Amino acid sequence: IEMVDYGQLPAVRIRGTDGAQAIVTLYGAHLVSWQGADGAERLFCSAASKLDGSRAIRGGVPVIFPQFAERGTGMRHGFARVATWRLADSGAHDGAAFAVFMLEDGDLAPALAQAWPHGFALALRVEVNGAALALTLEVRNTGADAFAFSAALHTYFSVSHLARVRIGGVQEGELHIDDNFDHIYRGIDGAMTLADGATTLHLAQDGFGDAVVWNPGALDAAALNDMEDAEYQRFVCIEPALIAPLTLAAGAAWRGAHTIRIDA
Ligand code: TA6
Repeated sequence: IEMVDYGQLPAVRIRGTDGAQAIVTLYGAHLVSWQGADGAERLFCSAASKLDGSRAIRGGVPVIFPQFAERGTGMRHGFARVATWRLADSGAHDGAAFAVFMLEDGDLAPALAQAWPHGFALALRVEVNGAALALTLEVRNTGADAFAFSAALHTYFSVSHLARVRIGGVQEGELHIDDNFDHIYRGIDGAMTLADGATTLHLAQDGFGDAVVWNPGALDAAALNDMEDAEYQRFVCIEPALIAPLTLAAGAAWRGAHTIRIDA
């Protein structure tokens, strides 16, 4: 691994021996780029995104914690995506390369820590391995009292064009998005797929019981000041999520994983 700059943000580049690589900014432990060994970028990041730590990055994989959207008290989609994490570990094994990022209550700016006064430790592990990416989020309650949380890995996949995309593994069989779409699928079991032309991404989640599929469509995209108007056609968000807040007892831990494999 090596330290690089992503916009104005310090970031970690994780590189496997076969050339597969990922870039994660310390701001948000935000995965902003992932390429398998074939060198093709698989994640979308808006050309209009702020990359200076003034607001969450628009694209990649925002870590959503401890609340999803407006459900809960505090800030929309939580504070993990706007907090500065630490690189805690990195290494390589059998051709794979990984890094682990951590965020604890003591790392938070005072205003954030006061808004959510609980002892916690988050660990995000990012591993590249040939055609696969594995993300694991661990939430640990390090405080004396139970807390409840929601979480998601709000993944923005880069696509050739929204019109060409087919999403499989959801309740209705195969999903095709024309315009604005925002849906929570509860109790996702088994794998989802994202087909785009000749390429299919296989998405497997574990621990996260739900999945969210989102695209803003033309109107909502135009209203976002950190996204260019036509960019909604270049991505789809498929997000492993834990929507209904889960209560974690003092000392307990929860893990959620998302594994993505490119089948081209
Ligand atoms: O996960 C879908 C969603 O909650 C949508 O409702 C949409 O607004 C999106 O996330 C982006 O939220 P953001 O706060 O990043 O603008």
